[in-house]
Amino acid sequence: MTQIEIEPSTLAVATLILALLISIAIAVWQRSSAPSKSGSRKSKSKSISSTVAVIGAPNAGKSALFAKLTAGSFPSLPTYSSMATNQSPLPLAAASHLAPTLIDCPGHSRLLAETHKHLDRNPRVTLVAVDATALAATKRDAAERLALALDHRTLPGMRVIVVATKADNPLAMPVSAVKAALAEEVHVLRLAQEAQLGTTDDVDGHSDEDEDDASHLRVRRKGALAGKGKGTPEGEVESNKQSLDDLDVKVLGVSAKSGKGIEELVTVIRQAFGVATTTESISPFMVL
Ligand SMILES: Nc1nc2c(ncn2[C@@H]2O[C@H](COP(=O)(O)OP(=O)(O)O)[C@@H](O)[C@H]2O)c(=O)[nH]1
Ligand SMILES: [Mg+2]
Repeated sequence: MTQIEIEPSTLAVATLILALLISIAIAVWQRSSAPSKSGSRKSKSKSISSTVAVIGAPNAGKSALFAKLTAGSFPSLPTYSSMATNQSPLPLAAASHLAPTLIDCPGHSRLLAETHKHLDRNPRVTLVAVDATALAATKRDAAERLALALDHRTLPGMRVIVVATKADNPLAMPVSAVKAALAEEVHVLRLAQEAQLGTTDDVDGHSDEDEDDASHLRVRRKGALAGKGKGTPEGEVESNKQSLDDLDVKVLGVSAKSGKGIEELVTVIRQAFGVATTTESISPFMVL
């Protein structure tokens, strides 16, 4: 009778090889299911930064607002669509002990990665500039920027404010109309995004780095539009339209040209930073 005998050393080698194969398989699996290679959104900070980001479509009036808030003046020369990010301290108190950085993000859709970079750092306040004189033609763009800001409002204390610009212009829509138009457009946008999520849901962790820049505007977090404490249960399709009040988004009519609404805007920014709104705390730039 033949008996197969396995040497103890052969058994040990076989066990080792098996263990090695299992660890390789686990490593490969972990790598393929990792959420990202190097995306900035994945390495985002967990704390709020002392910044005020100004975002919006090209021509929305971001740079004029930036100039008005930081230098107290409206640009005398016609502005051009900037490819660069402007940054300057925004003094919120007379003693300048609090001066967050105001960041004017370029509006061009090809430069959205820059906007993402600043939003990923959790600005205390995000100002979404919307051209109130051209909202009918630009509302989709405006709603996309607003949705983007809301998706990045991930920590308590972060504020999103819509600045309806060019309020001096007789063609400017009243704030109530801007609120209604944006709520409607954001709702339409969310439904489209949810429909898209249903077919190309990428919550399985596939990286989005290979997609084009414009795809940054697409929203992937279900329920992210919900206002304070109003999160949508995961998986539930959000079908009810929410007003901007529901979403805890303030809308202010502002003119960088005439100064209309600037003081109120600064007051709201101050409140977001917890600064008392006494007359002494008003910055020299803010005296209109
Ligand atoms: N009437 C008026 N025009 C404005 C105001 N703010 C900006 N503009 C004009 O709108 C255009 C775009 O402004 P700009 O700040 O460069 O927009 P950006 O592309 O968002 O930075 C320029 O021609 C500005 O002069 C405003 O408050 N009132
Ligand atoms: Mg600009």
